[in-house]
Amino acid sequence: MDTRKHVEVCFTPGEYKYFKDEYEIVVVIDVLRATSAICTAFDNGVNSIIPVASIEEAREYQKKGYLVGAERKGEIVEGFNFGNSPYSYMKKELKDKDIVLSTTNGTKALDIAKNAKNVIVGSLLNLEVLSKWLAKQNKNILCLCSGWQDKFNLEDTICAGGILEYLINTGKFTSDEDSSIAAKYLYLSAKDNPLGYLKSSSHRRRLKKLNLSEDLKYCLTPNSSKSIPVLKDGRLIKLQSIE
Ligand code: 3SL
Repeated sequence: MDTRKHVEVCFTPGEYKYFKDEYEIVVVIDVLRATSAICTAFDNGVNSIIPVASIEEAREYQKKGYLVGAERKGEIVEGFNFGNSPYSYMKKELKDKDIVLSTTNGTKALDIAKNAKNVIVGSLLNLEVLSKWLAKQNKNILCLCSGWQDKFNLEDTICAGGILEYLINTGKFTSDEDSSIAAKYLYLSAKDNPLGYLKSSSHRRRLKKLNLSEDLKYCLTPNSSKSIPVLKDGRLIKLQSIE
């Protein structure tokens, strides 16, 4: 009997409904930039992050006195404390704080996945620690790419492919879907130089136009983070820190 667990890749939140019931762990990925910002926040001592899908919910939290990050189409939404740049989450003022975050696609994907048994945050920044941790879980795993407004994107797919490639190589996992095979091959093509590989990708161009080249470089440089954020009762907290 084949005792291997499944790992698959879902390209967009819109396709999640075709996958959702079979997986005990859903890894939500938004490399540019929501899940990279979330990993960075935990690396820098943020206590918890409440992800919210809408600006209205974000405003409600702001009224209650929370520090709130809000981004739409790459820009900080007027009236909020910060947006989605990982550099905003390195600030000392955020240490030990419970903060709120709403972004175009990343927090939407977290919202869609919130009823899964376990929801984990993945990015290129925590690719290595996360893949190692997932390999020990003996559970079926779905990598959910946030995409861009429900369309496929390269950066999330590459990250999902990296997780899948690691897990398959342990011999303890298998995959069936063509999306997973495609993600793996894209990862193998991109892994030596993700920033260069994504040069003409749509979101890299979008962020470059907004003068966010430093964010791009940071988010597309793998394995600087040791944090594995996990969703518990509507809040992201840090699962562990691996030195
Ligand atoms: O879509 C999102 O959630 C954001 O990460 C997009 S952006 O990188 O802030 O433009």
